Amino acid sequence: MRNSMTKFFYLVLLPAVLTITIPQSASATPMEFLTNGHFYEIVYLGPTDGPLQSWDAAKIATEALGGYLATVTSAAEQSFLEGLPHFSGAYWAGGRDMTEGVWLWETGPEAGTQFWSGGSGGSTTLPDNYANWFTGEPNNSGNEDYLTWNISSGGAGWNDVGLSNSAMRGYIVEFNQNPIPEPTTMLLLGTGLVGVAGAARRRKKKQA
Ligand SMILES: [Ca+2]
Ligand SMILES: [Ca+2]
Ligand SMILES: [Ca+2]
Repeated sequence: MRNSMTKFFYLVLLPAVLTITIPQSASATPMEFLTNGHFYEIVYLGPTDGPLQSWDAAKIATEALGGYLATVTSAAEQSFLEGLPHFSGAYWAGGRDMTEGVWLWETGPEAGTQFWSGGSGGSTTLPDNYANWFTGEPNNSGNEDYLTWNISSGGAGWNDVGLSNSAMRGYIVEFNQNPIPEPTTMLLLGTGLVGVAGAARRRKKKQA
């Protein structure tokens, strides 16, 4: 029984997980914001992003990478993001207002924390008191409940849009720690099999 479960892990589960995670995380190198030690990447999916147009799909994609849709809680974090390599356009970030005018971060350590109250004439809220809406946003035009982080030659700012939007170019992923050295280690930690992987590596080293 134990043996067949181990076989299942190595022959079926692990290759499947690796197939899903590695090609996505290999797209660029996440960069560190020294102030909080978090890592970030602006993931560009192309001029039309096909299957990742929705905020929900982008949220799932970031979680599959071991991160989350970015939460931008200070001018310094916003400014750092503006300095990352990027193509012009709109990218999903981790906020939404499921109750109209009550904007919450839905991801990362800030999940459940409000950052804005009201519409375009509203105000920031504690604990961070930070938002960076474009002038006139969030306008909830036609019922817009999802946060986009936009950057172009005209400047950077936030806008509320619908769940799916053909103008989206990708998403911003934030990590609480560097995801790069061994992305598989994080997955193995979740399954309690990191010890097995470590032992395998040690065996390999001895042979070398
Ligand atoms: Ca953040
Ligand atoms: Ca709204
Ligand atoms: Ca809007």
